[in-house]
Amino acid sequence: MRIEQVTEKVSLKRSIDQGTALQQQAVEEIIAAVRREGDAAVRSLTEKFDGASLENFRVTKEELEAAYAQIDDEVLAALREAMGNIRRFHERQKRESWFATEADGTILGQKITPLDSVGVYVPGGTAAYPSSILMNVIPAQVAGVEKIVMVSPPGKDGTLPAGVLVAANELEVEYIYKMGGAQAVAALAYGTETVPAVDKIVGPGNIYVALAKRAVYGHVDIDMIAGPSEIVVLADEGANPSYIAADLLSQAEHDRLSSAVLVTPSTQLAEAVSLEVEQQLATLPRKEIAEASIRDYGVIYVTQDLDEAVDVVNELAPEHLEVLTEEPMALLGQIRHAGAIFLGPYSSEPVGDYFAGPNHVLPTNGTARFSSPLNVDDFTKKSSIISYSKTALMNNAHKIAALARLEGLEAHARAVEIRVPGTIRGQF
Ligand code: HSO
Ligand code: ZN
Repeated sequence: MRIEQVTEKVSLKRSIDQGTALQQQAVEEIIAAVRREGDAAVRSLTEKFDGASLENFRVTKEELEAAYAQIDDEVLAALREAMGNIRRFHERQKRESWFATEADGTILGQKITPLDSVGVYVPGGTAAYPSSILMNVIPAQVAGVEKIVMVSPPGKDGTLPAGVLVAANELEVEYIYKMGGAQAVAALAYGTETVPAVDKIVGPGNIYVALAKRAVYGHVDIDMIAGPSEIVVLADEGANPSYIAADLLSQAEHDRLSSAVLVTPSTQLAEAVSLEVEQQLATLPRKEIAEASIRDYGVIYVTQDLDEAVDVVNELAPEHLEVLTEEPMALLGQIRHAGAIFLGPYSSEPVGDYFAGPNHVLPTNGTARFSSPLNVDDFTKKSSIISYSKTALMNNAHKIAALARLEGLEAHARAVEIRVPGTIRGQF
């Protein structure tokens, strides 16, 4: 793995695939077709892109039950325990509506309402992660979303992977459809004869899915468009190089575009980790992917001291940060930008990817500077509540009217003054 002395500004940012004009056009045509022809369009597009001819898109009870035969009891038990942890963590994010009363009888407040319906996109192929289903569905359920609609592209044989079906069934997702790509996003946004339209679409997907989400944004809400995953490890000379190498590779195996970075003031650690990465890579089943990721986007930055290392971390604003220093807690106050922060030698990133409870849908590509992990608030909205008493209005009408007239909005001023006895229209 490449070792560099930090000399200039560092960044994990990379240009995000915006799609070619041709891809854009294809997506627009798909959306138009689904809006025009509904299920019929989805059916022919599923045949064309997924090679599956489906009469019914909806997953049946029998399919769900049959999937369990392919899942190990131990795996199922772990999945259930992870669900419990994730649910408990997100329960703590829940916000209450609040109301405040003032002495003059004014009541002000903020009412929290869950979204009515949410669509969850689950990608196909090897990226059909059951863990991501948990991470997208549970916060919506905790928020109180009543209708959750899941879509995922079927294989040629018209089925979904057992892990996906079992995760969805364990979560009691009511609507599960075998459809993917831009056609599934269009179906979620506009509805078809069988797919109910939703208010928000979440979940990762390929470039067509990303373009389709961007195209329907505004008609419905969408989550962030996630980039390739990133891990940054901040470590000092006491850290275990084999742990660090293993954790870097755990991200590198996701995608050729993933980035795995170590930031350390210790040259000795840098060299040991570089060696370990090469050694551990050799036996990984996804070696090819991990190797490409390490080669193109992996780097070890050596800094003057720990303070400079923390500065580098803040500049990178990584999706995941592991702190493997003597006193990780002591550094927490200085760390300003990271999606998820893993402290100490036993908090390996997969602990958070699968099990601990916090969400693994995190801001990438430097967006941790200004955005947060997927959370319960993403599935709710707020309404402001204003209830003025007569006294409150009488005491403040002239101020409101004055502000209205400052803007030249006479009807606003009069709407208030008409309620004030004895006010001559237009003046007190
Ligand atoms: N590390 C990924 C999530 C994931 N890992 C799913 C394994 N499965 C992005 O946070
Ligand atoms: Zn991962």
